[in-house]
Amino acid sequence: MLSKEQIEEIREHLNKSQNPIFFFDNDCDGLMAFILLRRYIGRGKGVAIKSFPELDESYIRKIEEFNADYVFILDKPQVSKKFIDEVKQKNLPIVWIDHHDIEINLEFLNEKNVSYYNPVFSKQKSGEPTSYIAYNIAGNKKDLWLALSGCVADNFLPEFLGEVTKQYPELFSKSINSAFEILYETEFGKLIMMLSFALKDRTSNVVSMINILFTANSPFDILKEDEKNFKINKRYQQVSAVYSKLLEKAKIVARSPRKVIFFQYGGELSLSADLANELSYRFPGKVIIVAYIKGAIANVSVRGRVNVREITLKAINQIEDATGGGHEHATGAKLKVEDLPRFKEFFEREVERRS
Ligand SMILES: [Mn+2]
Repeated sequence: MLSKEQIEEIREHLNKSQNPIFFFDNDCDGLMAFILLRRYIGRGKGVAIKSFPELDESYIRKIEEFNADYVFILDKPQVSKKFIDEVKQKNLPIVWIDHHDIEINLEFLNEKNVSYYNPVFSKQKSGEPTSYIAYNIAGNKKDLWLALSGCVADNFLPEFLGEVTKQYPELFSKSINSAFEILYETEFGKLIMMLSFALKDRTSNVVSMINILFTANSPFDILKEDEKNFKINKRYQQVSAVYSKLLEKAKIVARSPRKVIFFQYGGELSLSADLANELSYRFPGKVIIVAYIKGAIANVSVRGRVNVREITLKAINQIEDATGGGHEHATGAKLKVEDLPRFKEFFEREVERRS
């Protein structure tokens, strides 16, 4: 985990900022890191990052639009050099909080305007989610449910779980042994899926969801169906229907005796990370590869108990224009559709060799 001094430093940055902009990774962990920090200082604007793998320079426009005086980057492992350079030219500080295990470009970190925080590089080399770090910065017990949502979405079970189950026993029907057990077996998990699906909605709806989270007092403010959050609920119904169908198809593939399970699909909705997570929970011994195909590009999510990060990095090294990375047991990659078979075969060979 980050040291007390680091946590205090981040607090100071937040307190100094008058009009901060928060760029956060477009998933539940990134979202919650932003929401927790925003609730802590009561000001600032959040922008979900859609560019992959890096936060690219197209987002400079947002800094200008908002006239921000501080730039926070949450849960994003890579940032383009151009983005850093342009922010530097504007004389704005960057506070970058991440938890991905990556080889960071040291050149960035020597920039005077960049403060970089990542528990992977701490003594314990731990990789707590950014929502966990944000909770430690903000420290408001009333917001524990928000922090737990972000942690669970990143497959991390924090030590404060017991406090949340005490606050909302009706949302946890059973004793919990793993993060994904919460996600797939409890009402609290439904809350996380709702937020995850809402993040994939159009921007105006994402903005209204974020506004609800600024002031929500409990999970019930999201789960209950009322006028204020009918869009979140409607979205959940719609995406759930698509998701369930895809999951059923993928499960048929996963039931085969193969060690590496490969599933691809197309359409308008990118659900590869959600599908890969649930398949890894339902089929714990397997390595799961889910590819979302849009045009000539495939966005791939990989999960597995073997070191899938090592294999992912090796694979993309051999494939032209492929990018990606992530955590030891969960990665993402982007590659040309025509290279998918090579990617898949590479995994089959590597998993076979390692078992
Ligand atoms: Mn994360």
